[in-house]
Amino acid sequence: MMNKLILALTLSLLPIAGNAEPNVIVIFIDDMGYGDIGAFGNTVNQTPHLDRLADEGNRLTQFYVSNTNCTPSRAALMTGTYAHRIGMDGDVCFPGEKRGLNPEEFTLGEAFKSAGYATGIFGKWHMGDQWEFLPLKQGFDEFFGIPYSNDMWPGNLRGHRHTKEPYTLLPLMHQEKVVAYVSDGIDQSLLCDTITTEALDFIERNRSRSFFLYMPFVSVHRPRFVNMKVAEKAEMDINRAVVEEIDTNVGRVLDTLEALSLDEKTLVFFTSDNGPATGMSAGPFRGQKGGPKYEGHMRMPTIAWWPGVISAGNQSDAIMASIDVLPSLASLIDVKLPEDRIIDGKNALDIILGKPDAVSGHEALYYEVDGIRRDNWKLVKKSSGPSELYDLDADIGETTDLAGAHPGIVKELEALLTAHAQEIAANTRPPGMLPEAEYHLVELGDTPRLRDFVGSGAFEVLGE
Ligand SMILES: [Ca+2]
Repeated sequence: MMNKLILALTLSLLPIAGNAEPNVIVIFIDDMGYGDIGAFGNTVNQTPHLDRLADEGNRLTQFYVSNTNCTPSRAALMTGTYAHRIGMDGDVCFPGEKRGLNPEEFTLGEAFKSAGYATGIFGKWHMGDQWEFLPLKQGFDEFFGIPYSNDMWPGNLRGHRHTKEPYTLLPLMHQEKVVAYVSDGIDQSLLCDTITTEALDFIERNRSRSFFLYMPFVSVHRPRFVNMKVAEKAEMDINRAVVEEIDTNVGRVLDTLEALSLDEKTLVFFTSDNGPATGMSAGPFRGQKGGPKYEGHMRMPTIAWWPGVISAGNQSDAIMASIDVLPSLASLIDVKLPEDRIIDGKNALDIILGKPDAVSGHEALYYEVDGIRRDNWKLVKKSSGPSELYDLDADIGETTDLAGAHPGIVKELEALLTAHAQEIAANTRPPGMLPEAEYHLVELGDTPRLRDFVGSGAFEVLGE
């Protein structure tokens, strides 16, 4: 009897001891909506690997990002703090911009690095392209990818939104060096595979120690280009093709973890940065990328996977926000957050792990400073005109404005939202700001095209 009891105790303790220093992979898709993958209801796009991830893990059905655009959403994820508070709200960062995520901010990279992890980002940074703001200044040991969006290139004939000048060449960077440039659609089509290949190499090289891998995919942000093999598999539908290409590359990550026997030591957290861009789907929700704050703008298809720790087929309906990722993962690896500043996120580790009694830390959820949800009631503040009120229990698509029928609830939620906005305005921290900024790739020199860099020949692509 005693032996049995000891055995039972030992077994129950084993997973905790064995997972003392789990690897963590955060996959952050660009512009993919709630309804773009099979696991969240899409019936056209073939996403077997993401569906498997969800079937073997935990679907988070009420996970919200912090903003409807790349830069503020990334800044909030990285710092656990509202983008408004740290000067990263408003427009996205452009090439040669003086602004960037303040190096004084405490990031996911720094949290993991302080715990002795190897840290890498493979994909799109987009929180300032100047040397002072790049990932190596924010706790990452390695960076391979592009410093800003893939549409900020000469192929975008509208030019730079602010200067109206043509864009300079789009650099592919390794660490803080430009190693290649994206010259055309063929090069664009190589980004997804090439960056994933480098990420897999990072996993292999760090297989014997704990690592944090941040994979902010370059797609499905426009422009979208894929090679013909991917296009034909997707029946020449470019929007479907870019989603399926992401799925294939997530599959490569899972295969690598399994081949190295790292799957039970690794938490994979998958989500997207903002609502769907053109051609993508918000599923049952109203909203897209940019604009006001309906559900589809900020509610994201989210999966947490960790075989042996997260139960297969789990679903968490508790509200979680992307600002919670930093406090949650810091708690997972026993890292204390700095106490000299406001970090807005709450520890939602129990929600990530799919614990049945997990409770949301957000009594009210704020959609930046333009919306608020409390229980079933959702208030959307418009840039002009009166606020709208929706009952999410009865009307998930936010089709029927009930503001007129419930003026008391509108007043209450508006007061909470105003207080929230005022509190942030009274407690801001500045972004990083340089007196001057430079472009990365003014002189081409001997910088190779991406396809020459990876040794790939010319081929046909499908794109838009
Ligand atoms: Ca985006």
